[in-house]
Amino acid sequence: MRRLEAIRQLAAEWTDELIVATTGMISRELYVVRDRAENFYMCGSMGCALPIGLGLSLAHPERKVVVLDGDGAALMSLGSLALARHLRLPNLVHIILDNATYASTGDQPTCSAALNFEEVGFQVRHLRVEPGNQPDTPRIPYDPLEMRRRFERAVRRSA
Ligand SMILES: Cc1ncc(C[n+]2csc(CCOP(=O)(O)OP(=O)(O)O)c2C)c(N)n1
Ligand SMILES: [Mg+2]
Repeated sequence: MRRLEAIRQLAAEWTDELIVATTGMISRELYVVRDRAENFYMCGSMGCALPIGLGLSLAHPERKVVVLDGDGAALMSLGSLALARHLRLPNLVHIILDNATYASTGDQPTCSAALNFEEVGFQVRHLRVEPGNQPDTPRIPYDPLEMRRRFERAVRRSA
């Protein structure tokens, strides 16, 4: 399955979940498929979606939090996977879209086949997707501060 289609199917399931989407085309494809104030797009800092999701889940145990990650970003934040397993936060789900490449930067291979993400992290949904990016996917037009404020309002709104 293409990554865009996987994101489309996942996003169709969400109601009031807070989504933290990883850097790169995953965020951009989520923006195309279903932009909403409850989406936080992690601009630039690969590997930071899960640590942000962990903080959010700790601070807001009443909210469901979904981290939408890539395999490359998950590999970059392996310590956070271990922390997630240690904390076992019931309101956090960690989805990893595994295409075995750093697709956003040109499909350089990752070593995702070397480990079992579900055994390292906590409440991991490991989904295999095809490498490559959807052509002509626009950049997310929001100023990062503006997007963060929109997200913070959404976090407070239904708390
Ligand atoms: C710390 C850091 N290293 C590298 C990059 C460049 N970069 C942005 S997205 C990306 C690839 C992400 O790969 P993955 O998480 O597997 O997602 P995919 O694009 O394959 O869906 C890279 C290397 C970055 N933004 N930040
Ligand atoms: Mg990848």
